[in-house]
Amino acid sequence: MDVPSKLLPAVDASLSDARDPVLRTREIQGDVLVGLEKDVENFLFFRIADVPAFKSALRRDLISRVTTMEMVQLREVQIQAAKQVGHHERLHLSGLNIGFTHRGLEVLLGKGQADGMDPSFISGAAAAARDLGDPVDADGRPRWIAGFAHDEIHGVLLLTGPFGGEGHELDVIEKETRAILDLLGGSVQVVYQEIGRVRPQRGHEHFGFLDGVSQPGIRGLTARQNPANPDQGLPGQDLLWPGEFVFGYPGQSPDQAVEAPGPEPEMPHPWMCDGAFMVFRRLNQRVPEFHAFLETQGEALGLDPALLGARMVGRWQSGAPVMIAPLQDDPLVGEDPLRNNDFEFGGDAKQRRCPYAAHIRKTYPRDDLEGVVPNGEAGVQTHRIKRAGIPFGPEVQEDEAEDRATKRERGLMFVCYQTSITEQFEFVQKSWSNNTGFVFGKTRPNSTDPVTPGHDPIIGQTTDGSARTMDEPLPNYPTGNTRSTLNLPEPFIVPTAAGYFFMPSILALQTVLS
Ligand code: N7H
Repeated sequence: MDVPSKLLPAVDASLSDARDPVLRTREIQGDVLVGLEKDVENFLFFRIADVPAFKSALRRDLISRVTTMEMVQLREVQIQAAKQVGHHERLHLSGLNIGFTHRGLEVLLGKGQADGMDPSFISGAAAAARDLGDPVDADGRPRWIAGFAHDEIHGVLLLTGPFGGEGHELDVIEKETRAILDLLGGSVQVVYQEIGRVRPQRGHEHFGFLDGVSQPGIRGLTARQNPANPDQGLPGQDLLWPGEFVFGYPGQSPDQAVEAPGPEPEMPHPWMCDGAFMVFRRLNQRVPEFHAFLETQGEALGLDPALLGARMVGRWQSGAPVMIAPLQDDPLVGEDPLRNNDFEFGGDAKQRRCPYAAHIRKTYPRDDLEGVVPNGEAGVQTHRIKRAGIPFGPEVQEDEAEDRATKRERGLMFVCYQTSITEQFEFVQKSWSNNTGFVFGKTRPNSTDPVTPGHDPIIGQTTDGSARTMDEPLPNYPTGNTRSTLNLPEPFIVPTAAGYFFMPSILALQTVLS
């Protein structure tokens, strides 16, 4: 997300912490912790057809083109400097990152040489589909684009740009893709490729909500901008140990305070150092159906459709959190990084401001488990993800809006980084978003009856075809006591492809992998 720089205070150097680890920014790929600058992004999924030829092309031509975290950070400085002297055009900043599936690693390293890694990574995305609630056939195969459903993929190339100027990004990215494929010669077969692109409403995903607002802060990377709390980046953004997202650094500890360094995540192979797991999910969004639902259900419940949408997500389309703006949007809060993330959920014990099942409360419950389980917030911080997705597909066309029906595929190329797919992405999807009982330990006003919050109405899925519901779409803010249930007869998001990748360090690419 572009943060309006006028809204950010100068960073106070006295807020640094001597314990912060020094990140090896020349080793870590650029998309992992910071994120490649993206107006467009081509996701190129490939199979390695000729191993020696692939390795030699990788060594000779590709590794030097991989965009590191250091390069992304330098570019950010460049962008700020250009803005300060009045250049507001998009700079040409093409990016390249590369990752491998477990099968891909075995092709490069030899059978058994990538054993002991995260079990979900080893078994792959297709094997997890049924458990995550993705639509599957009778034989358990996900109903995805063929190459993904049949686990044919060995690796992914992420090609990104702004390419300077507007309007010709697609031509340039196609040209850059051809150039990379030329370098790889016949050593790979493309299984699938697709270009994601920011929407004309910049920063907003297809349902219309501002995305990329809340990301975990990372010690050693994120500047401390909250004088009131030296363990936060922006106000409300807790700083986490980088081992949650990249191997070779301390991570979080579920048993100690959030601020305390935990153990480094287990790394069965030294070449995993400075690498990270990437989860890719191609999620179709049924946009006209989503908006039609907000209107009809809003009317049925006597709720403004925008408020119903905000209660389902936990934020208004502007990005303003319902915890801060419970009844009416506040776009000034939405666009202000000093305020749009500065909240917790614990004080909202009766979901008057934000439903327990709202997308952002399910996927990052903040302090919601304090007092419910021992060390509740520290535990939550061991299940965070660093998101880096981009929308795909065209804007909703007139015929679709008129008929309130999707006729062209669109959605989100969801990407997130972590050091445990099992404990981070899959945990969030399965144990939180899909789990009707989560967040647990809550009661209703004037009652000790436990609440079943229901599904995350955005991404929650069922594994048995049962109906989805969300508790309390009606805000009882400030003091009401009306019971309501939102029935969610059809999904608004349909997974159509997925893959689990390992994004190695530059050193691993230069040595064992090539
Ligand atoms: Fe979600 N949406 O537009 O409704 N997401 N998400 N997400 N999401 C977030 O804080 C959305 C998906 C998370 O730190 C916002 O950036 C859509 C998956 C997490 O407070 C919005 C799709 C998973 C957060 C959306 C989708 C997550 C988050 C608020 C699919 C993981 C941060 C803006 C098409 C399993 C929570 C923001 C926090 C925020 C939407 C997918 C997780 C608007 C449309 C698959 C951790």
